[in-house]
Amino acid sequence: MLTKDQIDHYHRHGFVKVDGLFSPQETDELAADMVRIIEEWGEETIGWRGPWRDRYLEEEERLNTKAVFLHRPDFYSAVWSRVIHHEGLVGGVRDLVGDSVQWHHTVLHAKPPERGTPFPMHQDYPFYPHDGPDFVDCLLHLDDAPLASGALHIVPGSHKGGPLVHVLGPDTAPHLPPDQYHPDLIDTVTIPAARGDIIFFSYLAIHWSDCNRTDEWRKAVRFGYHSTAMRPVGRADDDPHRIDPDNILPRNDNIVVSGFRPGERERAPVPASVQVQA
Ligand SMILES: O=C(O)CCC(=O)C(=O)O
Repeated sequence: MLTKDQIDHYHRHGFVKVDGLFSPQETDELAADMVRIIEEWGEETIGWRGPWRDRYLEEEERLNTKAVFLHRPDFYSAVWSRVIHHEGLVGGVRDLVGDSVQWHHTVLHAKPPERGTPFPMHQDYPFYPHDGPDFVDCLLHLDDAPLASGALHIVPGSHKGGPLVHVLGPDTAPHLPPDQYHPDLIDTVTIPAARGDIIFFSYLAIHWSDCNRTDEWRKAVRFGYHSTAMRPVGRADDDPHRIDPDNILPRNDNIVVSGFRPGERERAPVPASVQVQA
């Protein structure tokens, strides 16, 4: 599925972009249903709240950005339900983490035209911590995403540093402290993309994206997949992906898309060398 160079690139830099992994027909079908989902179920917000906004936006823009975020498009559309098993997508993840793969989430990040929200520097790990590194986020682009549309930026190699301390709290989404981690302080690689392209990136890779300042939508959908050998760690009682201590099976909304999820007695412990501590 992926070439050796692409696999090496992911392991060395923490990400790889695969051009046209979804055909124009597949992308059209997904985009059409997503437009309908947004119209019928979506809600516009300003995006992530929090003190980081002072460091990423001019004063007049700070409370004035636009975003449509939506989890589980598969609750609304069969096309979005089937795509969880897309062979190119799952095959790509398999090449990166091994034969047994579990779907974890699908979420829309839509940046409307003219000031679609930015995202501050962060890792995705604090949103869904697990006990190993083999968790791949896959950003599928439903629209072209040139630099001005708020394309993804990544700090190459940052996945190798493990989980970092994030600013947390009820009034913000996890983000890295802007006085240490900010695009003015740290070099990042910009990854402009076209419709149908996917960026595979490690949930430990530091990334961010800027405002959409074009007059077009920038809709991207992130799928999260991980090795079935990994388990969630350190989550709150009400977290939907938390393991129920009275029943050690993870919740059954985590679909196995390749291979098998080993039972707890069979599961090989995650080797200490690749364990990730919360
Ligand atoms: O959609 C974007 O531009 C940013 C995505 C992101 O930060 C994430 O997937 O965690």
